[in-house]
Amino acid sequence: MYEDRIRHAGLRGRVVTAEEAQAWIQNGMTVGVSGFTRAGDVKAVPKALAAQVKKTGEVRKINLYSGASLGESDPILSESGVINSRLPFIADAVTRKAINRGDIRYMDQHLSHTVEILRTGVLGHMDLAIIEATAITENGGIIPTTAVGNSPVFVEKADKIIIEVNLAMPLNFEGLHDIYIPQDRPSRQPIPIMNVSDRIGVPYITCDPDKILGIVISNESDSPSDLPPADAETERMAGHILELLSHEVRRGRLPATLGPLQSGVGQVANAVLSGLRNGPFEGLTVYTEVAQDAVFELMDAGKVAFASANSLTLSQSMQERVLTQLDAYRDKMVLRPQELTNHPEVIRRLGVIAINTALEVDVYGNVNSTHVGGTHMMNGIGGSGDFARNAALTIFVTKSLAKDGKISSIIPFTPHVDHTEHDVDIIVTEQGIADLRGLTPRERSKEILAHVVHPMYREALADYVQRATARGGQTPHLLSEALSWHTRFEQTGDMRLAELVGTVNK
Ligand code: 0RQ
Repeated sequence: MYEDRIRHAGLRGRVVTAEEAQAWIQNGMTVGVSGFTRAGDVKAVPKALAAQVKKTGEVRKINLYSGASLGESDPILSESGVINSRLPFIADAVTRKAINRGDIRYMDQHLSHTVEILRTGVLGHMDLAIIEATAITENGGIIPTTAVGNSPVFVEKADKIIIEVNLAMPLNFEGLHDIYIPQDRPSRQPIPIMNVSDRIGVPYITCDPDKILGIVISNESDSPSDLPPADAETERMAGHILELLSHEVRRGRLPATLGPLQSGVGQVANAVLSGLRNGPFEGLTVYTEVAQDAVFELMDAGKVAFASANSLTLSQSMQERVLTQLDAYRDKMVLRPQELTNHPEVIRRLGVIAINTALEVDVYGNVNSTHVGGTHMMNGIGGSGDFARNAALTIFVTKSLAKDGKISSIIPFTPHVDHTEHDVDIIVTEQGIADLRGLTPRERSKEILAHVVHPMYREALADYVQRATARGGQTPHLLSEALSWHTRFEQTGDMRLAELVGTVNK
């Protein structure tokens, strides 16, 4: 049985059902799972755990660590009340609500940091790792599926391991992954990725077979991403970015092949990357954490020569296309642990161009990517900070308006800061581009006002800046009204009141 999937003969006797495996997850345990933005997540065991808890009403609370968000498992486990603590990234409405109610302890982490923090011992001990695999090699090595995430270090650190071998994942995933774990500090060596396509490790996760408690056979695709298609505004934003990149090449500040591209999650980032199909650039490379549909569209269009990623987070139709034609991408792609896709050393060495999405940006260039209204968690910072601080060119994109114009995404003062003004080079909205490089805060506010604010809010923001500047300072603010747009929205459901212009707290 499953000889091609479980090649270590001694492990074939350890096949169990998901219902049997869930019983190994005990109250109070810390459990590390595979999975990154819906890709490569364990599917059968979390569902069996939630079903069991629902059936018996027993209390089983676990600390759930992953690479990033999971597909169906996140909402199902959150709903069943199984999660005590969660890190480092989520993206579903059920978990988001539980976090904002205070029912789930959520640690929002830079995605390159999780395993480093785990290594220090601060997060305590990892009891169990549950990892999705395409197959298990003769020596017990785990061949991952559509994501690598934090699985290599979870497998190393956990006392015991459950493997879900997913028959829905084609066997020719073997060879696409490159698994490398940096040495422990202080004797860590440089990470030898000199080019996007460099392979520095082995194609499987090394695993001590004695730690494998059981193997569950599953047969289920990843939950597909459901990105809305590009709209007129995201297309305009893509156009602005093409213009910017062309300008940088003309000025000799970027090579004709640009730098390796990174783009974040969400519809805006995907649409913007997809827009490069219409650009003049050829021989592009990608050094990113999440490869969304756009990466494959660009490879198919012959624009991207090589992509290094950590996960394949794809729509249903793109999943079908890619998984049935994996061999066509074999020499154009590598999947790495997120510790490496997001590693500051490598990002800085390669000169990555990072494109991530902001919820809102203030008039001096500070970015909030995570907290709606400054207080309520949206998805988490993800890898955006890993890239923003270390990229050669850091671009944040956002539509200038949200919620039908009731919210301006460009505001006087950001009530929560994920990326400080020091990390942000360029802001792009459908209105245009603000190039903040080499500018002082006062100059930045002028650039932002002139190019990226929606006209509906421009006058009010200019008025704020002008009155703040009259009071002086390197980064002028009127502290008593800096957050007044947000409090106004909280009270009335709209930032856009007539008296906002020029009269607030005068
Ligand atoms: O609300 O869901 O109710 O419609 O936020 O906004 O415009 O659809 O944008 O899908 O690209 O997501 C920042 C969340 C953007 C994402 C974020 C509301 C808006 C809508 C979504 P609805 P859009 P996107 C790589 C890097 C952080 C992690 C990251 C994200 C919803 O890109 O999670 O970048 N980024 N990681 O209406 C209140 C505002 C708003 C607002 C938009 N100013 N105030 N609500 N919205 N602007 C990936 C990983 O690291 C894993």
